[in-house]
Amino acid sequence: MATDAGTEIPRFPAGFLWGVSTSAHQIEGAAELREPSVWDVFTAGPGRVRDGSTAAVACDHYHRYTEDVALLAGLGVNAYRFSVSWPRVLSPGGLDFYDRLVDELCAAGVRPVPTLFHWDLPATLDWLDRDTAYRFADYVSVVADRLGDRVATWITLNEPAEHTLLGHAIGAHAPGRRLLFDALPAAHHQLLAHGLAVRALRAAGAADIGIANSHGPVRPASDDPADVAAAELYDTLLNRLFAEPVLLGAYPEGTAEAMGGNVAEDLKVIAGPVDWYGVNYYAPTRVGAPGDGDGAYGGLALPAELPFSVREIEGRPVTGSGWPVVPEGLTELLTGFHDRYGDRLPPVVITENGCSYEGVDDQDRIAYLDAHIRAVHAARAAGVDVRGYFVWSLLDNFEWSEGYTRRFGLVHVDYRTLKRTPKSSYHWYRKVLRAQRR
Ligand code: GBH
Repeated sequence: MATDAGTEIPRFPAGFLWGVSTSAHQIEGAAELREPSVWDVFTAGPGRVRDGSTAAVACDHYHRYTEDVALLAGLGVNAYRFSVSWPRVLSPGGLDFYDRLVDELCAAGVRPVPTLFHWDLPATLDWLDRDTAYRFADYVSVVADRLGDRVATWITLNEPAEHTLLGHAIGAHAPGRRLLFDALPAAHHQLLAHGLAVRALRAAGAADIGIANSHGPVRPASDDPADVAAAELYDTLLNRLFAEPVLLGAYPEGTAEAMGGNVAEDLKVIAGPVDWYGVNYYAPTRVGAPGDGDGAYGGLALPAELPFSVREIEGRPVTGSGWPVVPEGLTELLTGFHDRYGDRLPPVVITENGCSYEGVDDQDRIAYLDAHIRAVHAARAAGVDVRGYFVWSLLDNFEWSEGYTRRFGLVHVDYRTLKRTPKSSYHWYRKVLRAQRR
């Protein structure tokens, strides 16, 4: 695909948020200057991360944030989604870092869009404890009081679905628990934390609040009723269980008991309205009955005891992570949500979309992003009110249990020298953004 493909991308309205995303644990480093998180504990154990690495240094963004904000300014994004590290805020002076970062972003004319939790829970806390939700709200108040004079747009949580599945149900991520369905109370407590955080943010004067949920269309492996039922269950777990409490104030039928029971009062808190709804999209999932799947979920093995199995989507190119490239899945997801939830669905922002590939001349990434931005445009044309699009990620970074072996950045990071090198996709995205401004 030609590098100037982006100049042909159809127009989005003025005011559309064009951004890139990162998260604290994946880029900051300077781990010795903050309290430990569950990820520090998890990665200290053997065999947890593909390359045996940790995020102790990562991209050293903590010390290089001015250089990174200059990269954002050069790119021409009007928004930057980063996350605030709760363990850093707990340590003396930790909040000063975000204060400086937000000042730097404002000076560069880039809207700061902080996520308040992106998986790096303080090591002393546990999402299985209901009390963690209340502690989260206290921490959110502290952050909002300090940054609220310059930050207008907030994201409560990143992907509670993935944090529950990967971290608490199958043990592939921190905190490394393998509770299968007994993990669901950890999801409920995160959702309660979301609701309490929305209240805390509103009390601090915030009026532009969202959540970033992981979503994707789920396709049955065949029309065999067992496959259809397994796909339906999977759709409930990935999509409905996290969208419906927030948008409708209810869990899908038959799931409330597994979430912990007695959730009626909590659901009122969880449904305190958001101003917009964030969607992280990577790929659809093809799901069938248990037993004869390849058992892989984003390259991770799924326990055979689960009542579904993830199957390969055939006939598609795959990214460097092995995930299929299915851009029309994003249009399908967005129009599907629009049909399902009607006017209960607020404006949508794509809070993450991207892919891992090797190399600095990353034509595959350009093709992926080009096709997905067009898919967002198609959803808008079909009536879905999408207000923004954020590429995951600005920088190559610590890809959780994949360590540094998967590169999602528009900017290459040499982990030996920490030198940043903009890739072809960085130059391409800059052209897309410039064409949108004309
Ligand atoms: C996000 O999680 C995270 O928010 C972010 O921190 C992370 O770095 C980024 O994405 C990239 O991974 O095998 O085709 O079925 C994404 C969670 C889970 C989404 C696995 C894709 C499997 C795709 N991902 N999933 S597939």
